[in-house]
Amino acid sequence: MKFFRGLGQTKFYLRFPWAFEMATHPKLLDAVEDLIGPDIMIYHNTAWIKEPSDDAYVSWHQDNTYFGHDPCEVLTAWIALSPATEQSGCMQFLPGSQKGGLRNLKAPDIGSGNMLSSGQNVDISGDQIDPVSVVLQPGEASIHHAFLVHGSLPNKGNDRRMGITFIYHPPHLGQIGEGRTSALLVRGEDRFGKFDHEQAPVPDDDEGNAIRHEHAVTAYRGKVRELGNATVDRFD
Ligand SMILES: O=C(O)CCC(=O)C(=O)O
Repeated sequence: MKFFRGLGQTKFYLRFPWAFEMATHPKLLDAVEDLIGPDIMIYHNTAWIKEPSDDAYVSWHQDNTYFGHDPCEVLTAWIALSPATEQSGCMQFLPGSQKGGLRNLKAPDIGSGNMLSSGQNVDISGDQIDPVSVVLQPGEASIHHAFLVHGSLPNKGNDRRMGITFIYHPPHLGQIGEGRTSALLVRGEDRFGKFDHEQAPVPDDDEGNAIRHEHAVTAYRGKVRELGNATVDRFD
């Protein structure tokens, strides 16, 4: 199994202008604005690449476990770069599960195929609703609430399944714990100052972008650790 590893897997909208452009595409921000209002920050992003006929999967989890935003007015947009189908291991959502807040966890699933470094493993045994597959064509996106329980199965197809996620929230949210983190204001204004402001990547300043990126990732990982995920560096 080959996971996309290391620092470059986290918050790379700060490192690469193309990723920043993707994260701030007006159509995407319009959809996010419809859901969380006109003031929008990006908090995080990552890439989800599943090789064909590999055992990589994603255990049932909630995204806000890693972010600790309170209240959880946080969204994840998943953008397909290749077909995400049931065969290629598209995401599966548990509809309505976002309404119950943070869920109880089973013992971590730290099998080598689990793409979650923490092995987060939500107990869905009591849920009455069947998971829904989120089938997407390249260029399409889904958006989910950061308390929505979701996961995905291995890619049984012949080609890579590739997606990129961006996490958005309004500036007024607090964060559980003491550590301060940063986010990038991409629309509207920040009248609250709860997050340090990040800088968009500067074309032709790869060195500067790399330094700013690493600084922001360090704060992000500090928060993830503070929230109880000691294995945030597991795939480095
Ligand atoms: O790409 C996947 O299969 C899982 C993605 C995911 O868990 C997420 O975007 O939060």
